[in-house]
Amino acid sequence: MAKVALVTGVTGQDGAYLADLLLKKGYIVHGIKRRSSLFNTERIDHLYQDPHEQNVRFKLHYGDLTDSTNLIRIIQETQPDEIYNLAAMSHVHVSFETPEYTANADGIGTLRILEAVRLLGLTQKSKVYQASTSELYGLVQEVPQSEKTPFYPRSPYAVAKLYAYWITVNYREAYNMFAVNGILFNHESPLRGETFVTRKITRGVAKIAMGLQDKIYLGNLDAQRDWGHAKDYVEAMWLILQQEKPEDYVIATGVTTPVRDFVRMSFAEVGIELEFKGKAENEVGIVKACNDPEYQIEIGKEVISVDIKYYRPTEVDLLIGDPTKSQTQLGWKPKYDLSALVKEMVANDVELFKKEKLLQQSGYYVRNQFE
Ligand code: NDP
Ligand code: GDR
Repeated sequence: MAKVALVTGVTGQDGAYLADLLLKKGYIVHGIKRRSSLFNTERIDHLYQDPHEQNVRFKLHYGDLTDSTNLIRIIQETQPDEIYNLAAMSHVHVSFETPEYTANADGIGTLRILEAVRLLGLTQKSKVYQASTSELYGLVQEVPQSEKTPFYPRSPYAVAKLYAYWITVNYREAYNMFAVNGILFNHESPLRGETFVTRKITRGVAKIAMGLQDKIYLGNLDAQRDWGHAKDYVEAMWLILQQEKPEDYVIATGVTTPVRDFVRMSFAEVGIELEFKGKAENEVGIVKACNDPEYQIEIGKEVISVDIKYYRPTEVDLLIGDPTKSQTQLGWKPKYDLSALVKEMVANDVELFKKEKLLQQSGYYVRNQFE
């Protein structure tokens, strides 16, 4: 019998990679998507199976983490062996603008899933994976951060995820459920949302190289993150649910990099060498050399400026994960390092904007996008 998985947040970056992985492993995959006034399934369109056909293994259900009746009904109908709770308002900066909604979806949403499993008598059948985050560590207490490092959340998002973390631990201990946290450090990919810093940079670099944009405005360039590839990280999620004992795991590369260096590495992919001048909010990035004849960009052009509107009221300065437990107990090892990740992301965005440039040159309207 094929195993049944339910993935919340299936239309997001991780949901798309995880659904793909689970389908390849032979699972029947149910995904929860939100109703939206525009199509929101772009990341999973390649996995689509016509529901009118026989033996469909990928099915979508409308739902929302703020609606417990909806979650109870979907879990009852699908009777999942594994639930991956990936749905969340996942943007740290936006959570300062929408703190109450974030608490509801990211914090109480997790409780709704766990409680649905309990109410339906599925505590010994349905394993629950909770998408916990390195944002829990927040204000630096120690580095590298491991499963034993104390938490100090620094945003409404992280505080909501702290509740979700502990309610998952509590349901495991109170009801003997297989309910676990993956404490994942930042992971990126060509499918990353456009307003997270890495994708904002790689898109900006591609557009600047193509002459479609002049400059990228960024916030804190000193922040340091432990960046991995989402494809590697969804493997870890699956491994965590295949263990005999339910335990929480840190998933990270163990290497940290400042945002400024991510910018440098991304520009280097299109042959542009940058130098940074000035400090903090007056810092700028200037083209020092352009070594790729395909891209005509003038030396001395200012392509990066800091705009303090992207600063957060409270920042997480430094994240470096200690992946020892996941490496030894799960046997997990990432295939991508940061340079391979940057290469793939920039190449993807260059392709994307080559198409956009062709459209523009043919007289078609190219839309602006809000950040
Ligand atoms: P994304 O923002 O790409 O995807 C989030 C998903 O959640 C989308 O499918 C979104 O739907 C859905 N969603 C948002 N709010 C609701 C809601 N109220 N009800 C139902 N669905 C909702 O995030 P990622 O894929 O990057 O991350 C997946 C999870 O992992 C998130 O919980 C995130 O907080 C967590 N995480 C991510 C890390 C990372 O570096 N990527 C690191 C650590 C944790 P829609 O498409 O309609 O917006
Ligand atoms: P993060 O990711 O907050 O770590 O959360 P993000 O890419 O948004 O920020 C990383 C760092 O870059 C700095 N930064 C900017 N960030 C954005 N978005 N835009 C900018 O212009 C900019 N300039 C500098 C930020 O201040 C920050 O320090 C991600 C999300 O996926 C969460 O859901 C997840 O839990 C954590 O990673 C682990």
